[in-house]
Order: sequence, then structure tokens, then C-alpha cells
Amino acid sequence: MRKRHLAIVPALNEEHTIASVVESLRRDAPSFDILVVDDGSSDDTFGRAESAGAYVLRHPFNLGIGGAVQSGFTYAAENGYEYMVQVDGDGQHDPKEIRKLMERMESGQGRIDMVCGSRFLVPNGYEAPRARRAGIWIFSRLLSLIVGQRVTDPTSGFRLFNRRAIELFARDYPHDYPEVEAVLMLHFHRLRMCEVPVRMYQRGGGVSSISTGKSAYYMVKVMLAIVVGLLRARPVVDPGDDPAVAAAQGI
Ligand SMILES: Nc1nc2c(ncn2[C@@H]2O[C@H](COP(=O)(O)OP(=O)(O)O)[C@@H](O)[C@H]2O)c(=O)[nH]1
Ligand SMILES: [Mg+2]
Repeated sequence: MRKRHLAIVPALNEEHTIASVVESLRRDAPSFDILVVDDGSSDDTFGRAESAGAYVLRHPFNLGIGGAVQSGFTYAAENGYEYMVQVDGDGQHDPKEIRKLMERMESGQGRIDMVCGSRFLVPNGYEAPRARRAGIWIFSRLLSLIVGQRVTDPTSGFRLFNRRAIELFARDYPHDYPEVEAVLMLHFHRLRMCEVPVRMYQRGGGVSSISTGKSAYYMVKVMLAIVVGLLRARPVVDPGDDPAVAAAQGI
């Protein structure tokens, strides 16, 4: 029988780590179905993910991380999943910690639509490359200012989404380097996020999409996306029974 929770693992050329990521998800997050989105890999990511026991959705060519994750949202929306968690295919995230994200989502302290695993909420010895750290610092200041709450790890890809967030991002999800923009989108659609501290590891093999050389491009692209995001018309959301949403829209 299909479960109510889905773990999606975007993966591009992760043949060295994908099987162990799928195995640890099966072991440590047993209430989750597992969907690996093979984003046009040229290695054996597909075969290894499938033999480890995941469903695998295979893009015929590379769409980029945003496209890969959006395929996950679409699958989760169409198949009626209640929660979707996103986990890197390189072993950086520990499936044991999904429980922490779930506990926060279900803690009853107000509605939360996205829980984000943060490396920086409590010091944990994680050292991102220098250029990446500078980018994270700038984006976390800027985003915190715009969304009016502290965001410490805006590029984290370890995130849990509820049904509202799944439906929003199945319709529209940023491309290229999507995490920072996704926080902004969530804010403008009046959905709510929070962070919980997690450990993150260095990737287990393969190469990161964000090499030091690409960091400058990343910075410029995401800065532009933030500016464009600020200029875009605000969506009008049905406030339902949420007085805070109604007030924010002046209804
Ligand atoms: N680089 C890259 N990663 C992708 C793509 N599509 C899916 N992914 C996967 O997205 C996840 C996050 O990417 P990663 O390079 O680890 O980014 P980082 O953790 O932010 O350094 C990994 O599991 C990748 O395999 C893509 O087009 N490019
Ligand atoms: Mg990674």
C-alpha cells in the first residue's frame, strides 16, 4: 500500500552514493516512500537507485536541480502525499534527522508549511567552502530582512513540505539554484517556514553543482532573482479561516 509521506532524492551522477542514501532512507525513515529523480545522469545512478529499492523517475535529459525537485513536487501532488521531504543524493543529509523535521512540522506551535534543516542554527563543525559561506551569509541577511524572520541556512536542500507547499511548488518552482528563491516565494504566498538544527556532512563522492568558480555566477543570478521576486505582483491567496492571512491582505 502507498504511504502518505514521500522522500524525493534529486540525483545527477551520484552512482557512488545513491544506493546508500536509499538504504538509509528505508532504514531510518520507514514511513516514507522513496522517489529518486534521476536528472539525466550519464552514470549508473538509475540502476543503483532501483536495485536499492527506490522508485526512480528518469528525466530524458538534464533539467537542473530545480526541474528535478519540481518533478518530485508534481509526483507528490498527483499522488496525494501529505508530506514530502527532499534529501540530497550525495549523502550530505542524514535520514535519521527527518524525524526532527517531522516533529517540528507536527509540533502544533502554529501552522508550518516548510521545515528547513539548518547547518548553522547551532555550531556543528560543518565547514562549507569559503566562497559558498560568503554567499550563504549574504543571502541569510538579505532574506531575513525581506521575510521578517531569521533564516540561517537559505541554501539548505534538506526540507520538509506539507500539502500546501507541495501544491504551490508543483505549479511553480524556481530553476537553477532554487533554494533561496523558494523561501521568498513561500513568503509572498503567505506560507510559513521555520528551521531546525541538523548536521550536514561533506558530500560522499561526485562533485557539487556549486564549485567555487560557479559561486560568483550563483550570487549574481540569485540576487537578480530576489530583485525580480520583489517586483513581481503578489499573489492573492484565499485566506480560508486564517485571520493573519486576511489581515496581511487587508481583507
Ligand atoms: N548539480 C546538479 N545537481 C543536481 C541536478 N539535478 C539533480 N541534482 C542533485 O541535487 C542534489 C543537490 O545538488 P548538490 O550538487 O549536492 O548541491 P549542494 O549540496 O548544494 O552542493 C544532489 O543530490 C544532486 O545530485 C543538476 O542538474 N545539477
Ligand atoms: Mg549536496
